[in-house]
Amino acid sequence: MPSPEYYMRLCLDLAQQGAGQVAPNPMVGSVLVFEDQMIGQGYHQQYGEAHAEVNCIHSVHEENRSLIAKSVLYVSLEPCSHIGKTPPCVDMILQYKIPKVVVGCRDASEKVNGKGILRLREQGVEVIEGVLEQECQWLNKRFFTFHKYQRPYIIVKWAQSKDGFIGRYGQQMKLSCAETNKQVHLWRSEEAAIWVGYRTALNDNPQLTVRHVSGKNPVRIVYDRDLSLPQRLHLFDGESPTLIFNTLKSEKKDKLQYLQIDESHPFESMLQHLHQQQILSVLVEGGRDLLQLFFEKGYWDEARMIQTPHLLHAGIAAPSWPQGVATTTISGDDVIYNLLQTDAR
Ligand code: AOF
Ligand code: ZN
Repeated sequence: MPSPEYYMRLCLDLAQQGAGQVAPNPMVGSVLVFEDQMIGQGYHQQYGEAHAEVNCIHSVHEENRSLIAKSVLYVSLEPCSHIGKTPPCVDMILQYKIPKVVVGCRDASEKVNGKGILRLREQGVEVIEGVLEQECQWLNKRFFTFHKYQRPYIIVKWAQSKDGFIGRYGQQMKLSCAETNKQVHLWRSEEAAIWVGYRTALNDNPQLTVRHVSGKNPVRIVYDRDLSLPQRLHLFDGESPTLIFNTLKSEKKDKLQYLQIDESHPFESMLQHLHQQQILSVLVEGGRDLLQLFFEKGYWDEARMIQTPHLLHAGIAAPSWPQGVATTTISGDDVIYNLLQTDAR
């Protein structure tokens, strides 16, 4: 008979199929098992629509319906107990008299956070927790960071020459190779938003859209304190939703949103706004001062540094990043370093 980990792994694989469609909800997968026979499977497919457990129970064939009340439900996230866009999954589990539920990890959102498991137990359902817990949390790292710290999951990213420069002053340069550029566009498509500094927006005039791969454009973010960025910049071209933080006005015009922030602590104020807007993750693409600020404030979860083979000899020094164990991958001529924030916060 396969182990609980086996079935949880299936849940994780199913959950993954919701990638790109369910945010700001988490990706969740579920299977229903009678003895060693899987009689149902499902995942959360689309934001605002049925949860994994519902799709799983509905997938059971007519002839197996009578087995539901004798089966074990595996689900990668704690079943919800609140009424959101859909009814509580806990109610459905009780209604179908499922006697045992195996949960990957708890739901960190305030609305649930242990209440789903408690209700099931109170109603006499056997609940096993923590099967492949770390993997289940890792799959929804953006969702968990968002709810735990009330801010988006933050990835800081930059490319630097072999001798430690990210570019030359006043000169736009591409250091990374074509293969890496494709990778960066994939990264853009995976996050809810992309953030650049004022001077990067002005000097480099980046488009900040997804082009080398197919995928969703992230929301573009910049802090334009006095609203002095010229309208000719790509940022204002209406290609994708764009958020201009500033100290003068709040206003929405088509895809362009101006948001006035509290000048006494601008950075925290911006992160709070992103939380309110349900932006689960941000890719910070520079420049140097903005990257360094994220590091200094400790507001980062992942750093991705692209090391290229160029020698620049002079220019803008790369940000100094915290000590830690990074993993490396080869990308064409470049090496990508990936460093994770250790959870000592
Ligand atoms: C589950 N199974 O598959 C998911 C859950 O507005 P709603 O009704 O869609 O509820 C969204 C919340 O439900 C979300 O913030 C998270 O706490 C939980 N997600 N729960 O039991 C699922 N996707
Ligand atoms: Zn639910």
